[in-house]
Amino acid sequence: MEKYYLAVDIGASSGRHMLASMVDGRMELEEIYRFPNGMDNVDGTLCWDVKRLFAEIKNGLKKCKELGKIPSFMGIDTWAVDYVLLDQKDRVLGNTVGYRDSRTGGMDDKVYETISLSALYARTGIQKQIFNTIYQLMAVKQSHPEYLEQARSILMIPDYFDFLLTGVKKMEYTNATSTQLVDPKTNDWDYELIDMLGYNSKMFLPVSMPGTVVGNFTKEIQEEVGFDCTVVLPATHDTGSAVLAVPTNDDNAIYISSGTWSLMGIERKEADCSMASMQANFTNEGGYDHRFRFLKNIMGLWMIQSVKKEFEEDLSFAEICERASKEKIASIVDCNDDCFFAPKSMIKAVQDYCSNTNQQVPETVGEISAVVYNSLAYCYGETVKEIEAITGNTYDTIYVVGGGANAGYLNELTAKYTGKKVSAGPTEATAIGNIAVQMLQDGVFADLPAARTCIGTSFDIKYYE
Ligand code: LFR
Repeated sequence: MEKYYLAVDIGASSGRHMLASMVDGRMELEEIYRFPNGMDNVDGTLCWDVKRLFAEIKNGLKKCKELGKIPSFMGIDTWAVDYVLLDQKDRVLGNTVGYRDSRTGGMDDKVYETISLSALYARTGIQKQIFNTIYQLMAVKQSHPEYLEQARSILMIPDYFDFLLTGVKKMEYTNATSTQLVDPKTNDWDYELIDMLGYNSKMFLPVSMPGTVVGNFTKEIQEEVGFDCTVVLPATHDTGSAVLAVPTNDDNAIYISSGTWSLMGIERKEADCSMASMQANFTNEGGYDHRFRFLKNIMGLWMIQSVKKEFEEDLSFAEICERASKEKIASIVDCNDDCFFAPKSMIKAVQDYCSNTNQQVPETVGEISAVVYNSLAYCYGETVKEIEAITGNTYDTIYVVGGGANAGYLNELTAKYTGKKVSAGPTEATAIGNIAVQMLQDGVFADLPAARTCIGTSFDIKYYE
């Protein structure tokens, strides 16, 4: 009988259940359930609907039962930085606020009253993003200090879902590093920093590495979904899972995990907490096997997802690429400008940026999309130069993984602006990386290089010069 492994991969715009098995030495993957996601405006605050998401997780599990494909193991990954606080009865304190909410405005300065930006980087290696958990917790401390006092545990979003499935609380390492409260030398909480900021150190559980078994389904969950399963921690930060699935064992590889965000960087054995890295805005996120993701957040497909929603015509991404590819407009925007983070209208934000910088203002669907795609690829080109300057290495190939690897037009532009070869795929990198860790803990692969070799031969990969 085939043995199944299930990845539940929830991104900012959608979630999916992917079932995997090994067939003749190749990993086979099947999407069995998909559901939408997004932040809801709840009385003026952008929130995740964690209740609905958990119901969707269970719907996908029921689908496994219906299909008669019962996973032996499963793992959940999501975006990073967001969390819930639980009181002593394990009730969620307050709303589950999403990272694009404006509550973190000014919270950087509040944090710097205690510790400077550079001292913070030197001890955590994490790049400043105003949405990092460290700033979100400062917002809670200002507006609801009682939540911090009442909290008995803080769980990142995937850890919370694991808890609902198993009754066991874990704090997974790759996602924990996104809080900006972990020490990259010890890979444990920086308790001194937590105390300095007055964040109730008692709520921080010990850090668990990806590959750790969380537990089995509770009786209630077993009754509801119709089977039992062992829940394992993958790299619960989606980017951590996606980078695991980069299909090469070349240490000198640049990757882009391309989804709502474009995460572009390299893998390193040690965190680089130097001021040069800080100034270039590179982060050192914790990864599987103690490999650090030295990368940069680039605004990514969020920009194209956002303009797509505003277009009058209901177009597919392929159609949008097709139209963009016919345009000659040369305007370029700085994708990492704050104005693109959560604008009321992305179209207007792009147009205003062009007009303020005396460039041609895009008007049509094709022009607007061309500006976004060209600007993203331009930013990739600049980022390659920064990586080469910081590391002193040169790289010949960019490995694009994730949903954005489907955008052939963007891959061509990436090759053009970076001057490098582009390898595109697998598109389901996040789910594949999630499953790879389940299989590693189950002994299917001896180590990460073996898993990456298998991934490289199991999935469709396209090349662009
Ligand atoms: C990508 C991602 C990025 C993180 C951002 C916010 O989905 O996880 O790695 O910086 O979302 O959590």
